[in-house]
Amino acid sequence: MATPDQARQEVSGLHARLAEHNYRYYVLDDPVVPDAEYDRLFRRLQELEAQYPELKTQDSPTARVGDVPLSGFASVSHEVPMLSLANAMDDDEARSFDQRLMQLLEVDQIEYNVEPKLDGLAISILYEQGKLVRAATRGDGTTGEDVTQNVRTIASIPLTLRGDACPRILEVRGEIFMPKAGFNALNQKQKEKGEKTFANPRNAAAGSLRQLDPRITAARPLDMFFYAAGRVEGVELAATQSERLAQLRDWGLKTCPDIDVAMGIDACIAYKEHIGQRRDTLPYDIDGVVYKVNSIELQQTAGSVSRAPRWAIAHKFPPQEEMTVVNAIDVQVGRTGAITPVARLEPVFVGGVTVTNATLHNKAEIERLDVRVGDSVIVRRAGDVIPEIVSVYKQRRPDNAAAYAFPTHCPVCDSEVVFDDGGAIGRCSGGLFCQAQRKESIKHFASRKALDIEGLGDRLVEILVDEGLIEDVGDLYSLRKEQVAKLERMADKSAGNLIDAIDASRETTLPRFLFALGIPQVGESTAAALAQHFGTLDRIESASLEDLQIVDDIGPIVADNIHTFFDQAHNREIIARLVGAGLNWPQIEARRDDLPLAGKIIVLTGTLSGMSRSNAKAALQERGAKVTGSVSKKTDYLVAGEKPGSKVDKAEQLGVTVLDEQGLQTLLGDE
Ligand code: 5U1
Repeated sequence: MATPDQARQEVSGLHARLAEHNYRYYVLDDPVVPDAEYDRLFRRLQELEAQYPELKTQDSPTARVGDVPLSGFASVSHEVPMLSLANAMDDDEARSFDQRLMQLLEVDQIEYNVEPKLDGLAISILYEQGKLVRAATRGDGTTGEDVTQNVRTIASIPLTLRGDACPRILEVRGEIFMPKAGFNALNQKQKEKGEKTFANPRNAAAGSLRQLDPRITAARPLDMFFYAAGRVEGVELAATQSERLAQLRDWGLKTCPDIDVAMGIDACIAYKEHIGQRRDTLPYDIDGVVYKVNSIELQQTAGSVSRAPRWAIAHKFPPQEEMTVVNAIDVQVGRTGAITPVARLEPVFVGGVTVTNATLHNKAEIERLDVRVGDSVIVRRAGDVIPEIVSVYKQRRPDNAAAYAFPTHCPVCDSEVVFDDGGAIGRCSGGLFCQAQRKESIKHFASRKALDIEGLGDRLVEILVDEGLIEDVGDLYSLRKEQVAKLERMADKSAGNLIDAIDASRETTLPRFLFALGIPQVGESTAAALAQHFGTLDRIESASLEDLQIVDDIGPIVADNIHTFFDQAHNREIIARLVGAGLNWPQIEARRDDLPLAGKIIVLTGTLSGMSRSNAKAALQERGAKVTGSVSKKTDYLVAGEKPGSKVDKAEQLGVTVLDEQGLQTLLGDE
């Protein structure tokens, strides 16, 4: 336990830090620490104030929440203060809350109204004679900011209440939030415009609502769920929270569809688990659930303590964002040479697991964040998504932290790093010369959808390459059992099994083999299309860029990747070794050269009156023709229907025969 002097000092430090965080969170909408860090500081202050009540001052952050409103918005006093909720960080704390309440209320079971806790902004809206007259943020609970103009722009908030039985005065509270889909679309748009993106839906909602120009708010996808009434005149409110929510709905106010009623704390915890499982698929962001005593009479008996009702609690999920320190920034080289920077982190428990690495995606992302070794950062891990850094807490940056210099040479093979046009993505130019790319390409070659070599997992590939037993996929088929058996954690039997699995993979299919080669952007379906179109590996290897583009779904970029791959001597050499080692596949059914339109390349354009374009395409293909999307020198015929567009001009320039519908029928042999 801290001595009184230590406690005094610590309390004063906590006041300053919490005041700063409150200002950033409530006033600037630009928090620099995750909620979990804020909650920890807040709880520590509460703990010290409980130990030393003389240290609890009127201006303590525990006595009020929030801070002064921005000068741009008028102040609004809440006649009925806007309360905040106490938190339960785990099931035990939730059970203690229930125990305390049962004692206080002298009952042996409590019925709760249970609600998702939205991660948005608390708002109070005043309706007079059924008309929306004012909307205010929560602010410090007694004084908020007037955001009426902006709130009026949110489509789901009624400007007039429904029905004849609505109250003369209704002050109603709830949460404004940005649905996840709207948030993703907004961030995408912001990126495209080169403007600042938002770290999460809550920040986006806050930033959108606190705009001095309501037209900006109007363009943002905001929504609101209502959950409580403040001041009410001219109507009797129902006797339970759940019935009150039904009343709000009757007046046209939107409530969360996932609210329920639970009898006793076990049912509340079961509800929390259930909502927790659905969390990733809910259309809105939540950070926990709220349990509220359902009976209003019991709520009144329980009453409130300074800032929170005794009859409600927020049962929080483990935080998805946490603060930690970047110990190093490394780069990983992928199969196609893409260089991905990775932040090595001081281990931190977030989203239910200990996280030690976070992806930094690419060079552009490092520059956007300006993340440096030594920085304190907010790391986010939501669901099964790879952890990522959301923002950097620059105030804590060590003086000597240098800007990160993206490597100009591959850290594995020292080949030059080349960048895409925008300079965002760096790629090692070493190809299969690069050991990292070789390892990744072997892992890919052995993977399930490629040659499916059982037992040849990622770790074993690393060992085989590190031990110098293989350099590339071509070496796999000359591996011997005795060599493998000598490796760490390999017994005679497992070595034998591996060699058998490698042997078995010699019998494959052409699509699998093509996919296994790891040609950039050639996935399973492109590999299958290539095999089907050309029939043999030889034909694919010698296909021109134009030949390749005839294949369905292969455009100029993928065609270029395929062409370049087969153009490189070391790739051809590896393929020759694989074939020499006995890799084989069944013959693909030969092209039907006897069909009337075999080998003909035809383009369709404009509207056909006699049949749909897809029927025409199918009919031509049945007769052996290739139907492609664009006119080139290789095109044999352009079939032009009504309103054909520019393809006719191009065909004429290139000397390609243009046919009308009559000509098509003749081609099909139907006339
Ligand atoms: N779902 C929900 N969130 N939330 C936040 N209900 C709820 N109730 C609150 C707050 C601050 O306050 C009540 C005490 C009205």
